[in-house]
Amino acid sequence: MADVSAKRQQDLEATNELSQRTKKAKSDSENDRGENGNETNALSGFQSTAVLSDSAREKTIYVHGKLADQNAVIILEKTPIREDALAEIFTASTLKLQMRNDIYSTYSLHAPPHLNEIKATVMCPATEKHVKKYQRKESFLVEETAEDYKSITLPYIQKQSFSVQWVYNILDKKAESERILFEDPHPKLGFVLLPDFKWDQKQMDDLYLMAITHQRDIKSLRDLTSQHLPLLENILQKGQEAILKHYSLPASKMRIYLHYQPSYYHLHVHFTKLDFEAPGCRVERAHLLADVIQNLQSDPNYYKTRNLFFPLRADDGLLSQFKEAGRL
Ligand code: M7G
Repeated sequence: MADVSAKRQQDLEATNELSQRTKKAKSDSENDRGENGNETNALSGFQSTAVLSDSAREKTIYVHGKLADQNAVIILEKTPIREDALAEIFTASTLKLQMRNDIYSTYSLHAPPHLNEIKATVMCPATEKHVKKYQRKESFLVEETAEDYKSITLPYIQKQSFSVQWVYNILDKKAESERILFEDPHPKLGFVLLPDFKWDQKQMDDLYLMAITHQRDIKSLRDLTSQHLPLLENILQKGQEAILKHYSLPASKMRIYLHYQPSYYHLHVHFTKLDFEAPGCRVERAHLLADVIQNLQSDPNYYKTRNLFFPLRADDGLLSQFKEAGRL
């Protein structure tokens, strides 16, 4: 598993930064407590204004609100139950009977607090686009021709897409550097492989890593041509090797893909565990890297010329542009 002390250090930096943002009067030393020195109450001032979406099945809730007068989106997610915690759950929890019938009984089980974790992802200051991204909305499938890309999508993403500053911070080692699992520093073929922030690295079941290219001028799948084959092959091969080495997970257990449309227009590749149904891994958005490579081998301009399909949410500005152009 990943380096625990490095993860603690990263947690520490993140929580400290959040503490500063919330402009708490108390000093960090007063605020922080706990064995690892990385506990904080930085969310105590959060004022929630709306639940953007929630899922009982996925045990998640997306909340919009204010954190020290700034717009914030917070994702709360109950973490998976780990096999290595089972013994302690059974021995150290208290049980309250809810119902019993014949051989069936249900309980509310109160596990020790450290086994009762909720993962919190904080976006602050959050933009209107972040709020929309997490709001539950109906989706529509769009068919984008090469011409649509030039006349509708490209002008839209040049004006409207999310900042990729967080990506540059990773590439420049200004953030998350201790989380990097592997790096090939080559300016054209190189990339950084690190855990996606959706993965807390506490269990393998939802393994999620991301490879981010050092090249900064490839926005998405649409920009790829056969000249990028060495880069893509390098990511596939070295990414698989690094994951095998660190997590003993072979290529046959991984789903390696690109999103079209992505949220962030700087080329990156998703590596998830095959059994894990990661958000965005469905056929209308995920393109297997191995297929992308083969398509470019057969036709150097495959992604420049093909119609590409993708889902857009009802409130997505890009959908309005397609509607205005009479393409939906
Ligand atoms: P995407 O295909 O552009 O969009 O993937 P999506 O978010 O709609 O899937 C970007 C990926 O980067 C996602 O899997 C995010 O969870 C991940 N991600 C986003 N941010 C802001 C960060 C970050 O700051 N650090 C890390 N490690 N991952 C991030």
